[in-house]
Amino acid sequence: MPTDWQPTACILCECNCGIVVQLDGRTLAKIRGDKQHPASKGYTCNKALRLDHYQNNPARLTAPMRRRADGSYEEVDWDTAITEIAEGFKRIRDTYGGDKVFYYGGGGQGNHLGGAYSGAFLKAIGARYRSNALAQEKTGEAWIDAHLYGGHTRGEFEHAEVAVFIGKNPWMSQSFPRARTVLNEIARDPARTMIVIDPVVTDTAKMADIHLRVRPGTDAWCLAAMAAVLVQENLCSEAFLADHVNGADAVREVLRQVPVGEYAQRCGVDEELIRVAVRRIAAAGSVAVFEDLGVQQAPNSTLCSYLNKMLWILTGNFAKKGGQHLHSSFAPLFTFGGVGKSPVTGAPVISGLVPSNVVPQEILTDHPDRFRAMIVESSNPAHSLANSAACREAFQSLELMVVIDVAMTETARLAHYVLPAASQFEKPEATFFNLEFPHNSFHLRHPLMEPLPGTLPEPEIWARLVRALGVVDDADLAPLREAAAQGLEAYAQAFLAAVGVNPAMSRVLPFVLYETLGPTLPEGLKGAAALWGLAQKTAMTYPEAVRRAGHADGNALFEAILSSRSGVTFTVHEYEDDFALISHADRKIALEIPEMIDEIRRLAAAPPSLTTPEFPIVLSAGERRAYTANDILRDPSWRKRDTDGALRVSVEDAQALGLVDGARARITTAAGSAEATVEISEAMLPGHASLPNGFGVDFVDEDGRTVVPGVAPNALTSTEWRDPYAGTPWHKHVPARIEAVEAAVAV
Ligand SMILES: Nc1nc2c(c(=O)[nH]1)N[C@H]1C(S)=C(S)[C@@H](COP(=O)(O)OP(=O)(O)OC[C@H]3O[C@@H](n4cnc5c(=O)[nH]c(N)nc54)[C@H](O)[C@@H]3O)O[C@H]1N2
Ligand SMILES: Nc1nc2c(c(=O)[nH]1)N[C@H]1C(S)=C(S)[C@@H](COP(=O)(O)OP(=O)(O)OC[C@H]3O[C@@H](n4cnc5c(=O)[nH]c(N)nc54)[C@H](O)[C@@H]3O)O[C@H]1N2
Ligand code: SF4
Ligand SMILES: [Mo]
Repeated sequence: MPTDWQPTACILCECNCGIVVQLDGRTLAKIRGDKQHPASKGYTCNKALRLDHYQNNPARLTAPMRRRADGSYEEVDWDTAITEIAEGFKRIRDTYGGDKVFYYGGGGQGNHLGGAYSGAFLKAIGARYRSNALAQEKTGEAWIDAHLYGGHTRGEFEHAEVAVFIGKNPWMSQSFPRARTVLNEIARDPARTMIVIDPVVTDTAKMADIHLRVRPGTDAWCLAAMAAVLVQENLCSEAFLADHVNGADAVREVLRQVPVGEYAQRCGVDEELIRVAVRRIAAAGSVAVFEDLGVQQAPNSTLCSYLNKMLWILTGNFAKKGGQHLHSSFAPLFTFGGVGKSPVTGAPVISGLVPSNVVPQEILTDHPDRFRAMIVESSNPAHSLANSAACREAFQSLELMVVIDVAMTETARLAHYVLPAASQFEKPEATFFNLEFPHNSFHLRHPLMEPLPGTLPEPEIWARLVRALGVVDDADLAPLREAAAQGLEAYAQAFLAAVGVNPAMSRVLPFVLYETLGPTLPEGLKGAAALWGLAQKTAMTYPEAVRRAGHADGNALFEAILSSRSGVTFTVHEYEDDFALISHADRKIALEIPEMIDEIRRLAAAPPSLTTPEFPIVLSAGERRAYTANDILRDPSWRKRDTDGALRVSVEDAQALGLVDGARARITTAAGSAEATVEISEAMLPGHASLPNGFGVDFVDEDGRTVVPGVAPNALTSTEWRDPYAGTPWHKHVPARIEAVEAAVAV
């Protein structure tokens, strides 16, 4: 008998749409959108319906695994695993220093609660360096954002008169609430305009009013030309610049010198179409902009982030309905502090994250400060970082590597210990991708079922590891346990008093919350204890916006989060609040970034192309499609189409190279070589080919055979191929050679 509909969320992309599920035993038998969810309001895309392939993945782990000397794995019990792992990290700390322990991951698309507890163990062991996937996409933009206003912005597409997508295909990749619905609304409304900058005629580009079909990797010229048109045709919002922006003159000066016609030619877009697009932006009542991997993982990525912001800053599309907004955050994903340096390569540590691309180099060296040990949580870096071969070699050379995952992944198979996590439907979970304005929401998902036997939720794993270190005396926790039993007010007082006088305790706050407040939380929600601290912080940071959302204080917000099964709105802002969210003391946008102004000047002399006679084609390695979801789903049977993850090539290239639709082709890059099935596509420009992300993960099928559908994109990418400012990879712009593979002739 299926159960009643139970609220939870889809975990396949950062939107985390609310869904309701009917369970049949442990099967997610029926799934549909949750109309009560404050952000998604019943919306889902095609992928949510396939979630049982995640929950009941045959590759799930059910016991801690320990590597034997011969490389095979044996199951061990949890106590053994925890004791040995804690001892191992203590040994690393005592021998080399805790800062030689490197932490990667902390949450995928929908599970950030585990990572929230990791900090306690990492601090206790003295670890300092960490990274995750944001350091291979968003750190360049974060560096720009830190200079401009010290926060993260999002466009309010739902209400935007003009929506601009730069290297972003939201029809497939989503990323903002109810994406397809909103795109359809914009496309249908003659008063609204969609502008897409993309070399590919994507599903989004097909809906656009204006498609600026740039040549791959030339966005910097296109965006520089666009910003220049704003300046040269006097289309800037003078009142906004005068009142809210510093440093506009320096930017205008360099943009005045940009040769628009010449740059239009360089990016392959008709000059008049660029001007039409810019005039439309300037005339609009509101403009919202989304840049994503098409520019963030391509040449000049940090410069493109800077230039993109000009489209809405020079036109004053900030702090108004349908514009671009700074937003509240429940748990910050980015820190906007200064830039540090990684210990071995001296790479920029932006937002506290070591660039993904230098990770192998930070390990594979005899440098005394190299990383010696690593913990990976909810990420598959051996597959998702550039140059998988280098990553494998690096991870194998570590003295201790621990992976926490639900499945035996490519990365797990390089670890000394693999700890099996309960799935995201078997524990309380939440996303920290809370990025909306003026209404921002947070959703604590309750467990739908007990953890699969043998698995543990991450909060419990981290607590056991901290306990094994013995850093907090149990007696010190006792007063907090007593206070927790008396309610949140008493707990708050006891908590502040205790951590104020006990530094050992204040270093491991999530652990303290888990151990003392956790046991008093309703059935199954122990792992939500850390949210209490975050709710207090949120209420202190945005007191009025939290009250406007109906929560008197941090305790009230926490209680609302615990009790609402479909999510709560935690802040309601007014449009003028955007200015207060600027972190500079004068609450103005600081537009002048000298390095970027130099970069705009340098565009004139930059080489026209990064391809070579040996590698003449630009390969975009990792496109989002209807049936890709990072590495979250390992069972290939979840896909209804494109089961091979086709290599898309243009009609012209197919002809020139003798490629046949459905036949095989060999792709070779400086880093490696792979074979894929060809799909000839009119959407592709000559000289541009694309492979999807999320393929090339292995899976043992029902007959016990290992299958590896498609190409692992990072078999073809190089770590050196990266942005000079942020160290982010140029996955969308890999010079490649493509050759037809002769079909084997039967004899
Ligand atoms: N279906 C699905 N959705 C997803 C994911 C998934 O795996 N599958 N993953 C999620 C994640 S983690 C992320 S970060 C987002 C990413 O979301 P997107 O950034 O939208 O995804 P991509 O398809 O990787 O790249 C976007 C576009 O960049 C274009 N592009 C390639 N080269 C260039 C170029 O030189 N210039 C420009 N302007 N465009 C270029 C491609 O044609 C593509 O349309 O998607 C999220 N949503
Ligand atoms: N060439 C190329 N490389 C890319 C990209 C590209 O476009 N091209 N895109 C990049 C981008 S934008 C991103 S975001 C990254 C994503 O790459 P990763 O950071 O590796 O993240 P995911 O692929 O989402 O992997 C999530 C892992 O979490 C595990 N998991 C699922 N649920 C749980 C859970 O409850 N607990 C635990 N502990 N584990 C769980 C899954 O089994 C999986 O192994 O890939 C990047 N790599
Ligand atoms: S948009 Fe993202 S979160 Fe929503 S249903 Fe689709 S994959 Fe899931
Ligand atoms: Mo991503």
